[in-house]
Amino acid sequence: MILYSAPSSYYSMISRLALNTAQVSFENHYMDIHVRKDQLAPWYIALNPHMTVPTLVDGKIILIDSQDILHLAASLAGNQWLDVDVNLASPIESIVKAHYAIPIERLTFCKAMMHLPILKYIFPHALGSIMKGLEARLASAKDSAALQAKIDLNQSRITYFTQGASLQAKMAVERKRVSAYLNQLPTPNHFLFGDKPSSADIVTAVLLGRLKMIGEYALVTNNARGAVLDQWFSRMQQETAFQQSDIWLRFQWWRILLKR
Ligand SMILES: N[C@@H](CCC(=O)N[C@@H](CS)C(=O)NCC(=O)O)C(=O)O
Repeated sequence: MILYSAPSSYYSMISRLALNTAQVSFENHYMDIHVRKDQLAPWYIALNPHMTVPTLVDGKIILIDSQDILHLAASLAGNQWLDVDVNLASPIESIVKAHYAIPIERLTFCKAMMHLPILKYIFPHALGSIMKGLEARLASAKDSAALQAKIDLNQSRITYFTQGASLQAKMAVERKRVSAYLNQLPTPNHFLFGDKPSSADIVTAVLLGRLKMIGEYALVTNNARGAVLDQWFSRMQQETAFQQSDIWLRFQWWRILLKR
Protein backbone atom coordinates (compact mmCIF):
# COMPACT_ATOMS: atom_id res chain seq x y z
CA MET A 1 0.00 0.00 0.00
CA ILE A 2 1.23 3.46 -0.81
CA LEU A 3 -0.21 6.46 1.00
CA TYR A 4 0.27 9.79 -0.73
CA SER A 5 0.01 12.31 2.06
CA ALA A 6 1.32 15.73 3.03
CA PRO A 7 2.99 16.39 6.39
CA SER A 8 0.83 19.41 7.31
CA SER A 9 -2.43 18.14 5.82
CA TYR A 10 -5.23 17.48 8.28
CA TYR A 11 -6.90 14.71 6.28
CA SER A 12 -3.51 13.12 5.61
CA MET A 13 -2.96 13.00 9.37
CA ILE A 14 -6.26 11.16 9.77
CA SER A 15 -5.21 8.51 7.28
CA ARG A 16 -1.72 8.13 8.76
CA LEU A 17 -3.13 7.79 12.27
CA ALA A 18 -5.87 5.39 11.11
CA LEU A 19 -3.47 3.08 9.28
CA ASN A 20 -0.87 3.15 12.07
CA THR A 21 -3.49 2.54 14.77
CA ALA A 22 -4.83 -0.41 12.78
CA GLN A 23 -1.21 -1.60 12.43
CA VAL A 24 -1.47 -1.75 8.67
CA SER A 25 1.90 -1.51 7.02
CA PHE A 26 2.11 1.07 4.26
CA GLU A 27 4.66 3.17 2.47
CA ASN A 28 4.15 6.86 3.14
CA HIS A 29 4.96 9.01 0.14
CA TYR A 30 5.16 12.65 1.18
CA MET A 31 3.80 15.22 -1.26
CA ASP A 32 4.60 18.93 -1.32
CA ILE A 33 1.14 20.50 -1.69
CA HIS A 34 2.24 24.06 -0.86
CA VAL A 35 5.35 25.02 -2.83
CA ARG A 36 5.76 22.49 -5.65
CA LYS A 37 2.02 21.68 -5.64
CA ASP A 38 2.48 18.00 -6.41
CA GLN A 39 -1.28 17.50 -6.15
CA LEU A 40 -1.71 19.32 -9.49
CA ALA A 41 0.78 17.14 -11.39
CA PRO A 42 -0.81 15.09 -14.20
CA TRP A 43 0.43 11.76 -12.74
CA TYR A 44 -1.33 12.57 -9.46
CA ILE A 45 -4.54 13.83 -11.10
CA ALA A 46 -4.71 10.45 -12.83
CA LEU A 47 -4.83 8.87 -9.36
CA ASN A 48 -6.94 11.49 -7.62
CA PRO A 49 -8.99 13.81 -9.86
CA HIS A 50 -9.92 15.93 -6.82
CA MET A 51 -6.21 16.87 -6.56
CA THR A 52 -6.23 16.47 -2.80
CA VAL A 53 -4.25 14.44 -0.34
CA PRO A 54 -4.48 11.77 0.95
CA THR A 55 -4.69 9.04 -1.66
CA LEU A 56 -4.17 5.38 -0.83
CA VAL A 57 -3.13 2.98 -3.58
CA ASP A 58 -3.37 -0.73 -2.94
CA GLY A 59 -2.84 -2.57 -6.21
CA LYS A 60 -5.84 -1.71 -8.32
CA ILE A 61 -7.73 -0.14 -5.44
CA ILE A 62 -7.38 3.62 -5.15
CA LEU A 63 -8.99 5.50 -2.27
CA ILE A 64 -9.12 9.27 -2.70
CA ASP A 65 -10.80 10.36 0.51
CA SER A 66 -9.59 10.11 4.11
CA GLN A 67 -13.01 8.86 5.18
CA ASP A 68 -12.65 5.82 2.88
CA ILE A 69 -9.14 5.22 4.20
CA LEU A 70 -10.49 5.42 7.75
CA HIS A 71 -13.17 2.84 6.89
CA LEU A 72 -10.56 0.58 5.34
CA ALA A 73 -8.37 0.85 8.45
CA ALA A 74 -11.39 0.04 10.66
CA SER A 75 -12.20 -3.04 8.60
CA LEU A 76 -8.56 -4.22 8.62
CA ALA A 77 -8.38 -3.64 12.39
CA GLY A 78 -11.39 -5.94 12.89
CA ASN A 79 -12.01 -6.56 16.56
CA GLN A 80 -8.93 -4.55 17.56
CA TRP A 81 -11.23 -1.52 17.16
CA LEU A 82 -14.68 -0.95 18.64
CA ASP A 83 -16.22 -0.10 15.26
CA VAL A 84 -17.21 -3.76 14.84
CA ASP A 85 -19.27 -3.78 18.04
CA VAL A 86 -22.93 -3.87 16.95
CA ASN A 87 -23.98 -1.61 19.81
CA LEU A 88 -21.29 0.98 19.15
CA ALA A 89 -21.09 1.02 15.36
CA SER A 90 -23.83 3.56 14.94
CA PRO A 91 -22.76 6.05 17.68
CA ILE A 92 -19.17 5.84 16.40
CA GLU A 93 -20.32 6.46 12.84
CA SER A 94 -22.38 9.46 13.91
CA ILE A 95 -19.34 11.03 15.63
CA VAL A 96 -17.27 10.47 12.49
CA LYS A 97 -20.01 12.01 10.36
CA ALA A 98 -20.28 15.03 12.68
CA HIS A 99 -16.51 15.44 12.53
CA TYR A 100 -16.50 15.50 8.74
CA ALA A 101 -19.12 18.26 8.80
CA ILE A 102 -16.60 20.62 10.46
CA PRO A 103 -14.95 22.78 7.79
CA ILE A 104 -11.38 22.34 9.04
CA GLU A 105 -9.95 24.44 6.26
CA ARG A 106 -12.05 27.45 7.30
CA LEU A 107 -11.12 27.03 10.95
CA THR A 108 -7.41 26.80 10.13
CA PHE A 109 -7.22 29.58 7.56
CA CYS A 110 -9.47 32.04 9.45
CA LYS A 111 -7.30 31.61 12.51
CA ALA A 112 -4.10 31.97 10.47
CA MET A 113 -5.36 35.25 8.93
CA MET A 114 -6.38 36.59 12.33
CA HIS A 115 -2.98 35.72 13.72
CA LEU A 116 -1.00 37.13 10.77
CA PRO A 117 -3.12 39.70 8.89
CA ILE A 118 -0.81 39.82 5.84
CA LEU A 119 -2.14 36.34 5.02
CA LYS A 120 -5.46 38.02 4.12
CA TYR A 121 -3.68 39.18 0.96
CA ILE A 122 -1.31 36.25 0.48
CA PHE A 123 -3.94 33.47 0.54
CA PRO A 124 -6.30 34.91 -2.12
CA HIS A 125 -3.31 35.85 -4.27
CA ALA A 126 -1.83 32.33 -4.03
CA LEU A 127 -5.21 30.76 -4.82
CA GLY A 128 -5.66 33.15 -7.75
CA SER A 129 -2.33 32.14 -9.26
CA ILE A 130 -3.19 28.43 -8.87
CA MET A 131 -6.47 29.16 -10.69
CA LYS A 132 -4.65 30.89 -13.52
CA GLY A 133 -2.31 27.90 -13.91
CA LEU A 134 -5.28 25.52 -14.00
CA GLU A 135 -7.16 27.71 -16.49
CA ALA A 136 -4.14 27.68 -18.81
CA ARG A 137 -4.24 23.88 -18.79
CA LEU A 138 -8.00 23.64 -19.41
CA ALA A 139 -7.95 23.74 -23.23
CA SER A 140 -5.49 20.87 -23.67
CA ALA A 141 -6.51 18.82 -20.63
CA LYS A 142 -7.79 15.26 -20.97
CA ASP A 143 -10.00 15.67 -17.94
CA SER A 144 -11.12 19.27 -18.14
CA ALA A 145 -14.08 18.60 -15.80
CA ALA A 146 -11.69 17.84 -12.93
CA LEU A 147 -9.66 20.99 -13.60
CA GLN A 148 -12.82 23.09 -13.84
CA ALA A 149 -14.07 21.67 -10.52
CA LYS A 150 -10.76 22.61 -8.88
CA ILE A 151 -10.93 26.11 -10.36
CA ASP A 152 -14.47 26.50 -9.00
CA LEU A 153 -13.40 25.24 -5.58
CA ASN A 154 -10.54 27.72 -5.43
CA GLN A 155 -12.90 30.51 -6.48
CA SER A 156 -15.26 29.61 -3.66
CA ARG A 157 -12.30 29.62 -1.23
CA ILE A 158 -11.32 33.13 -2.39
CA THR A 159 -14.92 34.31 -2.00
CA TYR A 160 -15.11 32.91 1.53
CA PHE A 161 -11.77 34.45 2.54
CA THR A 162 -12.43 37.88 1.06
CA GLN A 163 -16.18 38.50 1.34
CA GLY A 164 -19.00 38.48 3.86
CA ALA A 165 -18.66 38.78 7.61
CA SER A 166 -15.49 39.78 9.45
CA LEU A 167 -12.86 37.16 10.22
CA GLN A 168 -13.85 37.39 13.90
CA ALA A 169 -17.46 36.61 13.06
CA LYS A 170 -16.45 33.73 10.77
CA MET A 171 -14.19 32.36 13.48
CA ALA A 172 -17.00 32.60 16.05
CA VAL A 173 -19.14 30.36 13.81
CA GLU A 174 -16.36 27.78 13.55
CA ARG A 175 -15.66 27.84 17.29
CA LYS A 176 -19.34 27.19 17.97
CA ARG A 177 -19.28 24.25 15.60
CA VAL A 178 -16.22 22.72 17.26
CA SER A 179 -17.75 23.19 20.73
CA ALA A 180 -20.98 21.50 19.60
CA TYR A 181 -18.87 18.58 18.34
CA LEU A 182 -16.95 18.32 21.62
CA ASN A 183 -20.22 18.42 23.58
CA GLN A 184 -21.59 15.38 21.82
CA LEU A 185 -18.53 13.19 22.44
CA PRO A 186 -18.95 10.41 24.98
CA THR A 187 -17.09 10.78 28.28
CA PRO A 188 -13.90 8.82 27.54
CA ASN A 189 -13.07 5.62 29.34
CA HIS A 190 -9.55 4.82 28.15
CA PHE A 191 -10.54 5.52 24.58
CA LEU A 192 -13.70 7.42 23.65
CA PHE A 193 -16.01 4.41 23.55
CA GLY A 194 -14.25 1.99 25.87
CA ASP A 195 -11.01 0.08 26.19
CA LYS A 196 -10.18 -0.11 22.48
CA PRO A 197 -9.78 2.57 19.84
CA SER A 198 -12.37 3.41 17.23
CA SER A 199 -12.68 5.69 14.22
CA ALA A 200 -14.02 8.36 16.60
CA ASP A 201 -10.70 8.41 18.49
CA ILE A 202 -8.78 8.84 15.24
CA VAL A 203 -10.72 11.86 13.95
CA THR A 204 -11.03 13.50 17.38
CA ALA A 205 -7.32 13.14 18.13
CA VAL A 206 -6.44 14.85 14.84
CA LEU A 207 -9.02 17.57 15.53
CA LEU A 208 -7.58 18.29 19.00
CA GLY A 209 -4.11 18.32 17.48
CA ARG A 210 -5.31 20.96 15.01
CA LEU A 211 -6.85 23.02 17.83
CA LYS A 212 -3.49 22.90 19.62
CA MET A 213 -1.62 23.88 16.46
CA ILE A 214 -3.78 26.91 15.72
CA GLY A 215 -3.95 28.14 19.34
CA GLU A 216 -7.60 27.19 19.86
CA TYR A 217 -7.12 24.44 22.45
CA ALA A 218 -9.04 26.58 24.97
CA LEU A 219 -12.13 25.22 23.21
CA VAL A 220 -11.21 21.92 24.86
CA THR A 221 -9.98 23.15 28.25
CA ASN A 222 -12.95 25.52 28.68
CA ASN A 223 -15.42 22.78 27.82
CA ALA A 224 -17.56 21.46 30.69
CA ARG A 225 -15.69 18.13 30.35
CA GLY A 226 -12.40 19.79 29.41
CA ALA A 227 -10.30 17.98 32.01
CA VAL A 228 -11.34 14.48 30.93
CA LEU A 229 -11.05 15.31 27.25
CA ASP A 230 -7.60 16.74 27.84
CA GLN A 231 -6.56 13.60 29.75
CA TRP A 232 -7.88 11.45 26.91
CA PHE A 233 -5.85 13.52 24.41
CA SER A 234 -2.70 13.12 26.54
CA ARG A 235 -3.23 9.35 26.49
CA MET A 236 -3.72 9.42 22.72
CA GLN A 237 -0.46 11.31 22.30
CA GLN A 238 1.35 8.57 24.18
CA GLU A 239 0.15 5.88 21.78
CA THR A 240 2.89 4.60 19.47
CA ALA A 241 0.58 5.04 16.50
CA PHE A 242 0.13 8.73 17.32
CA GLN A 243 3.89 9.22 17.55
CA GLN A 244 4.41 7.45 14.23
CA SER A 245 1.83 9.56 12.42
CA ASP A 246 3.41 13.01 12.33
CA ILE A 247 0.40 14.76 13.87
CA TRP A 248 1.28 18.44 14.04
CA LEU A 249 0.69 20.08 17.41
CA ARG A 250 2.48 23.24 16.35
CA PHE A 251 2.90 24.86 12.99
CA GLN A 252 6.25 23.84 11.45
CA TRP A 253 6.64 26.44 8.71
CA TRP A 254 10.23 25.40 8.01
CA ARG A 255 9.02 21.94 6.99
CA ILE A 256 6.69 23.56 4.48
CA LEU A 257 9.50 25.66 3.04
CA LEU A 258 12.01 22.81 3.09
CA LYS A 259 9.36 20.43 1.67
CA ARG A 260 9.87 17.82 4.38
N1 LIG B 1 -12.52 15.04 1.55
C1 LIG B 1 -11.10 14.95 1.40
C2 LIG B 1 -10.48 16.31 1.64
C3 LIG B 1 -8.98 16.29 1.36
C4 LIG B 1 -8.39 17.69 1.40
O1 LIG B 1 -9.11 18.70 1.33
N2 LIG B 1 -7.06 17.74 1.47
C5 LIG B 1 -6.36 19.01 1.46
C6 LIG B 1 -5.24 18.99 2.49
S1 LIG B 1 -5.85 18.72 4.14
C7 LIG B 1 -5.69 19.21 0.12
O2 LIG B 1 -5.25 18.27 -0.49
N3 LIG B 1 -5.57 20.46 -0.32
C8 LIG B 1 -4.84 20.79 -1.50
C9 LIG B 1 -5.69 21.46 -2.52
O3 LIG B 1 -6.92 21.58 -2.36
O4 LIG B 1 -5.11 21.88 -3.55
C10 LIG B 1 -10.52 13.90 2.34
O5 LIG B 1 -11.10 13.72 3.44
O6 LIG B 1 -9.54 13.24 1.99
